[in-house]
Amino acid sequence: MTASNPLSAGACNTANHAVLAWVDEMAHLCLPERVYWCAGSEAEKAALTQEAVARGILIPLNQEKRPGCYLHRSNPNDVARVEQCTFICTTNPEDAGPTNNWMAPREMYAKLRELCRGAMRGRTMYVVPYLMGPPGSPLTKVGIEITDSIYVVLSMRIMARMGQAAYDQLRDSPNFNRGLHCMLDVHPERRYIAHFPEDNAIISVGSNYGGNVLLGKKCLALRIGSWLGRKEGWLAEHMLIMGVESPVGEKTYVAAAFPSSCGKTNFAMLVPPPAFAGWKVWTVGDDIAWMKPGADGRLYAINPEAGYFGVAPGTSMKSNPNAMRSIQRDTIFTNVALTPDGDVWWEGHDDAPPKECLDWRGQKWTPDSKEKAAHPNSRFCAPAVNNPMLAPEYHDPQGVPISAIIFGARRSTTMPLVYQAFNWTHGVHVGATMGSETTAAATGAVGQLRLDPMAMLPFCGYNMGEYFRHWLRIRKLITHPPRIFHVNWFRKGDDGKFLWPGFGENMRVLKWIVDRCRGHADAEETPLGWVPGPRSFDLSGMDNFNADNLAKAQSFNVEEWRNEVIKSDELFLKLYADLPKELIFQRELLVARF
Ligand code: OXD
Ligand code: MN
Repeated sequence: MTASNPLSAGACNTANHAVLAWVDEMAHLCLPERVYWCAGSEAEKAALTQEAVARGILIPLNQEKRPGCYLHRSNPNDVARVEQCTFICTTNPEDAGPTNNWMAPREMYAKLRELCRGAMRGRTMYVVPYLMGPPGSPLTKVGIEITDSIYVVLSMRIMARMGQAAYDQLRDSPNFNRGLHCMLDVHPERRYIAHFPEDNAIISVGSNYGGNVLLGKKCLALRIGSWLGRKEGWLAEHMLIMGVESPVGEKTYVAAAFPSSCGKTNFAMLVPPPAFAGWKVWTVGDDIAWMKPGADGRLYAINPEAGYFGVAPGTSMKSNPNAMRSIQRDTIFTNVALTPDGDVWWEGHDDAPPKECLDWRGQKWTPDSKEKAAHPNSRFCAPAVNNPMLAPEYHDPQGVPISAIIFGARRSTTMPLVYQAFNWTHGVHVGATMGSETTAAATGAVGQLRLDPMAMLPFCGYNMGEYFRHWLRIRKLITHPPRIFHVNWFRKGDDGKFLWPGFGENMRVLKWIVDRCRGHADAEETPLGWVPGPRSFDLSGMDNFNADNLAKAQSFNVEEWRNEVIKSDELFLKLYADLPKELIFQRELLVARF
């Protein structure tokens, strides 16, 4: 857009022709009252926040208790990701594969252009330039999101490196992700989250929920990212990244994939229990890892994000003290409860339920109310730099060398606490056959077992069979492959109680994993893989948990595993045409081992 264009009211801060032309085209399509070019400054944040408050989009919290914190209430029909409205639009349907919704790009563009035509009349179109990744990293990508939601602008400012840095990295290249977001009337019937990987473009309409509209996150960093990763030789994964520091200062970096709302943020911010004095866990990222083979033959990871979009319910000083510290300031809360003193509350908070408060819809709530005070998928959106244990390497453009990859699921049965794959190919099979019980992060039933390969079922931007092949190919590009593990914190006994205490105690599992990577821990061979030997799993200082409890949490039940294989066959049959033969052989080997 040129400065003389009558649609443009904000100061344009780039001379990049491709950016100007695309913004101009979108402005002529959406017909906003004005175009605001975001610069990312503090003054701009203050002005936009003030406007959001004046329009009732943000509610200021108690600024003494929580400086810079605000509450947003979403439309009650718009509280989670909507997988049924999420599309991968490739010329050839096989490129999207059988696990994605597909529509031809031409058809989807036509449909969405119609919906977006004049959709910003009387509204402001914000142009949000952002970087996914540290400036100067070979993995970092530039995105520009056009949105008519001030809540999205303020949230993107937290979740990505927003502002001039993006134009500086882009210079005069046309190579950036084009993301258009129109709220429309926030109606489920007009809700589409459409990805056009062949054009590096995204159009999201009809929603204002984070996972659907903060386009740098799930849309660019995972769906488009995985497509680009296959093309360019790297991996875009739904993984946290942590640095585990031993008492002698040795750091080991671990990446871990868990489905949404299964404890990635808690694990990424783990505080070791007292028996692990001297150990530290540093957070590099809590949701997304981009990993690329390095010149030294190791796999290097960056966190492309700049903030945490975490699930609020269940977050407490007991479950995640570093998250509680991270949300003390400059945080946007969505759909949590508002207490009379202007603070936030949710189920599982340290504070007892307030005698009275406003629930996530803004209605009066008391402990006798039948409904939950906070929506089960209510969120906090907090800057990564608020985390007292943010790893200094988070800023490093080279990323961190990964020694272990963990696949984790929410499983009340079958899956032991921890086991190690025999090798990379076996590990790919372990990840590919991962199943987990569904959570409130996406709309639909909660608690249903579904296959979620590598926690990427909702996020893989191409054919899942090809994705597995890409994982196998990556092995050939690394000479020091990370060891691969599977964990499950959620197994229950016959009494319905969890068999493992979880939270900080997960440090014990982590230490075994780190020790295995460094050749310091023994293991026993089982049909599933390697499990901790009797001397190598540290139970010291645990209350009411001994070797017998561990044996229960680790037990292998052949009947349950038969069902597990039958369940994973469903996915393998669906993907059969594109399934790498290595995975079929791994299935055979597993069955033979029982
Ligand atoms: C998320 C999700 O918000 O996975 O991270 O849904
Ligand atoms: Mn996630």
